[in-house]
Amino acid sequence: MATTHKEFVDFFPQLTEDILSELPAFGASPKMIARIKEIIEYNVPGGKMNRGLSVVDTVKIVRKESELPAAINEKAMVLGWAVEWLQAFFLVADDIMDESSTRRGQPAWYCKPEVGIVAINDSFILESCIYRLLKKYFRSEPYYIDIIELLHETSYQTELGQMVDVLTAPENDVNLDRFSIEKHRYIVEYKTSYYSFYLPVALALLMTGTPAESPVFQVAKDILIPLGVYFQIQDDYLDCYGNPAVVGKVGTDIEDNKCSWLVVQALDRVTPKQRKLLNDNYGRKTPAVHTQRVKKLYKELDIEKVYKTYEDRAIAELEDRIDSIDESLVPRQVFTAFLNKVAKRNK
Ligand code: DMA
Ligand code: MG
Ligand code: MG
Ligand code: MG
Repeated sequence: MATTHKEFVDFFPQLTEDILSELPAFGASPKMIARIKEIIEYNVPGGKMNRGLSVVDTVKIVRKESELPAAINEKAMVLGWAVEWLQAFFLVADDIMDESSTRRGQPAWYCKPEVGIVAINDSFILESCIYRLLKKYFRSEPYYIDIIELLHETSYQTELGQMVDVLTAPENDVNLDRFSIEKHRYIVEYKTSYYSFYLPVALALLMTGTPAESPVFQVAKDILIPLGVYFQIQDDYLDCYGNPAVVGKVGTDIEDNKCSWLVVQALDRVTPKQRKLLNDNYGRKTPAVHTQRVKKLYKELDIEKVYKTYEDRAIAELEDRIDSIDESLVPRQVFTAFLNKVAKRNK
């Protein structure tokens, strides 16, 4: 049932070519075109592609077809890549804001010597590509405006989440009182759940003819938002405990003073003395001994175990929620397929 990774990846050059071939009409020189090619090829492919592949998988499940008619398959892949393009746009900007040096096993785009701060504008270009592609492939569809509105709304939600994420983590201003489970929940729901989980399924539903006002969208949201929260808690966990060679990025949450799930859990369990240690060492970029002390405290508090317990409960709760779905509205498999892709991941 799962779309072959290969078919999806093989379709990507066609979309890149779609973007490049219309650039002369925008007055672009060969140098500009070559640069935009590099922006796209460096940043869009190379991830796990769970989000993009989920669009195609959901279309198959909803249509109850293990193989889609060619024209439908192509449209589903365009929407899948639109989600991957949106992700690239957010990640290029996220790495600048988080001062992260690696992404998907290579230097973050802004860290390349020939790039630097123009990466901000490059992220905008990646965003614009989405709407060029949608115009080309969906302009005459009755649901065109619905997918455009969905992408705009989802981008806004992600930007709100990113705003709170960054503002809750000011440099050189550690204040542990700023962190709470409620604050964490807002950040992860907005910065991650909507674009990573709700968006792929909602696009697939619109593409398969679900009217924008259908109650199915709320049913999907009620599962996919908590699923995305679990996914971002995994991301917070892997930031500290993941193997960078496997995850493809080196964690920066402790140094960056982030309202990570790990620090929120630690705060729930510290003695006043441990809280002081956390206060004196969290959110310090250098020297590295500060971060090491925070990690040692996490060990004392056995935060890894706290995470494992949370993870088992989160999966069980999501399975219960999925079981309670009315299958006459939407097949449960839409959600089990997505849950299976992320449960207990290590990258
Ligand atoms: C990422 O949050 C959210 C978006 C919208 C890119 P993050 O900074 O924890 O992500 P990562 O760990 O991949 O840098
Ligand atoms: Mg980041
Ligand atoms: Mg971030
Ligand atoms: Mg992270």
